[in-house]
Amino acid sequence: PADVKAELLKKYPPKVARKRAKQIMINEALENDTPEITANVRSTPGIITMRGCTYAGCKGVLLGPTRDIVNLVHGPIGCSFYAWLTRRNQTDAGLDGENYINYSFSTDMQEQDIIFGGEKKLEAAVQEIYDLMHPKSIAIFATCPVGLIGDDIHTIARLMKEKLGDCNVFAFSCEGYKGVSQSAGHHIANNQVFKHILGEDDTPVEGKFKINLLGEYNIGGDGFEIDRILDKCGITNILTFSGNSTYDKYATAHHADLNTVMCHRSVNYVGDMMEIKFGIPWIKVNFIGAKSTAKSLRKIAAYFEDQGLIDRVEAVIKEEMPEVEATMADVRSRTEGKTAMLFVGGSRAHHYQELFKEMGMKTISAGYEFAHRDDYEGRQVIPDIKIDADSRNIEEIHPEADETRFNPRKTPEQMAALEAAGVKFKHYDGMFSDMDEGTLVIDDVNQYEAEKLVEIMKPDIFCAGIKEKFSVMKLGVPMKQLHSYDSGGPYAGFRGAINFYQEIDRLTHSRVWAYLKAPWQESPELTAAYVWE
Ligand code: CFM
Ligand code: HCA
Repeated sequence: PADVKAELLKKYPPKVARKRAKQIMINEALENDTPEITANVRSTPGIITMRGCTYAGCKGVLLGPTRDIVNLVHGPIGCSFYAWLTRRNQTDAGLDGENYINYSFSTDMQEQDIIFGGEKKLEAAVQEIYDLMHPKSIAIFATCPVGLIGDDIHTIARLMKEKLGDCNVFAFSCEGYKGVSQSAGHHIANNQVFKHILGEDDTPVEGKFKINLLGEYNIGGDGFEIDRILDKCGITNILTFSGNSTYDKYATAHHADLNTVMCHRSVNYVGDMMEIKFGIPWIKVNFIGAKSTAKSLRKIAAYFEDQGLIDRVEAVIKEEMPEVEATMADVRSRTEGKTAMLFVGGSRAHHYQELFKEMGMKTISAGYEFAHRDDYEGRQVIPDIKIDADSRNIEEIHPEADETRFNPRKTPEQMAALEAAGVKFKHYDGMFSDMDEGTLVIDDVNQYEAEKLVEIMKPDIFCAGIKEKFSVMKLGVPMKQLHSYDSGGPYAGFRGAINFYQEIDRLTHSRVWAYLKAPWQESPELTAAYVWE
């Protein structure tokens, strides 16, 4: 791995090499002393990063999956067009007809709006949407030029909310450049949803064991599979933030007695804020991998301290596992010992290692596009993370206990007892501790490094996004998209695990890669060489 690292850095000018050296780590399994990685810093101009922008993280990722809030993009049309239905977040449109996911709403700013201001146009767009569709809520998203010219989207939102009366209009200052990546957009989205919707509806929610599932986006139907399992266990999932969600689910989420956090990178902010405001504790869960799914269900059951639920969860695991194990054993006879590389946004590069482990495959290199140090090193390092100008740019909300709605779900003694029994609150491990010694962990990997890694280490499968897909396949290595799942999924839960094993088995054993060489690469005599007269 040291040689590979040196090879990756060799091409760079010294200053860039010094910076990248701190983002490329050779994993050392040191007890109680995790190495420090540089993360959540700006990408170097000129390098083809895999990252996206703050607007993408806010509008596309976090708010995109909510079906009955109209997402109105204030900006040039490209920001809407290129974010239109590109993230395979599924929704169950229900019978109320309130599903705006398949539409693209934009103010379509022109040059004159940039010069003279776009506020009037925004106001008119909100009115037009209201007149046409009467949605419960309209969310306004700022794109880069809006921040540059200074349109006051929050005032427009407030005025329009007052004017319309029965439509919650609120806005996000999620200009693309606002942070170093999508991650800033997550934080902005958490803040605004917390301030403008969460916990505003006190209508009681039925259910004995009520939870929210934060940080699950129903890509390829993952959320549907998780809900199937939770349902079977008798657990009521009020809000999935934000897969398959609706306005009302956010509004009633404060009735849950436990917040479970799946993608901690994107929603840990709201988990913390809800604990302070409403008294709901949060725990980390992971429904990627059959064993992780079982473990997460057991953790939820342990939290509720109810024997009936504990037994029910065990019964469900017992019922679901035989089919998973049969497929796992069959596939494993072929995939054992194969290698994988995973470079995905902020949590999948870690979560999916579980599924590969179940198939006997080894993750030899992994990294996040935009995670923070805690995602690599574990949540305990948060107090040591240096705040820089870019992170200071994002509002930090300091909520207080709600006067009427705050209700601590457990006493400090109960929390301590649960901690002692292994139900850790407000905690997640980093990627480092789950990876083998000597593996390469790379933050904000770029196009050049990805190709080099594949050339040198020849993994049996490479997982990343659409921008990486074809360059990797051209190197003759199978590629699986772990953002969109290509056209597949679900991969979460028990049935998802079965899907994933079978798909990776097919991908790593496809014979198509053998046909990838062009005829002249196999038979040099076919090369037409130019000869000077
Ligand atoms: Fe969380 Fe996500 Fe991810 Fe993410 Fe994303 Fe995504 Fe992702 Mo693409 S919220 S951090 S900003 S798990 S869109 S559903 S796949 S990069 S690893
Ligand atoms: C985003 C969305 C994305 C992109 C995926 C990809 C997604 O970051 O804006 O590059 O293939 O999951 O859709 O992460």
